[in-house]
Amino acid sequence: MKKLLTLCIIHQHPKVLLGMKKRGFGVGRWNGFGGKVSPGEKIEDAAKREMFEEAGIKLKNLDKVAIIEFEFKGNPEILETHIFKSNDFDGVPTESEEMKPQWFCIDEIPFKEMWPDDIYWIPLFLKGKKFKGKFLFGEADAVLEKEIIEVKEI
Ligand code: 6OG
Repeated sequence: MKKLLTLCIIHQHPKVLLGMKKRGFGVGRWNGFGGKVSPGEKIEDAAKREMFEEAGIKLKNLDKVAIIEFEFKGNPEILETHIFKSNDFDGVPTESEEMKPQWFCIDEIPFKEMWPDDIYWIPLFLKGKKFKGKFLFGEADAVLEKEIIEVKEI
């Protein structure tokens, strides 16, 4: 069973905007902003909606840079996550019930407090690459298998 998710990171070189997840799946970790695509909703629209709900900002541009499938051993659900990059928005990043936004310099990204897959693909993201990936997680969210391939078009 596949579940469609979005994840958006704002990259205004040399900084990225991340948010501390305050509740639910991934609580206590820094991540981009995003969530589930609603039935009938365009994936890009979901990315914009989630960004507004979680950080109070309206994206002025949006580029799909990757699709990563996350799987947890023993769970048939596949989280097909569409990853977006943006470098322009309206508004001021504002804390919500779900996320506390914060800018990070790209050489100070807090990988130890992020999902363990991030360290494998964020460097590609920062270099402007497009890619497809798959991660299998085991006990304590350890990465058991990983695959990332660069692609020309997503
Ligand atoms: P809600 O279910 O709270 O949205 N997400 C992941 N992000 C990374 N970097 N690694 C993972 O490995 C992830 N699994 C899910 C997608 C969850 C948000 O978290 C992202 C969504 O933006 C397992 O609505």
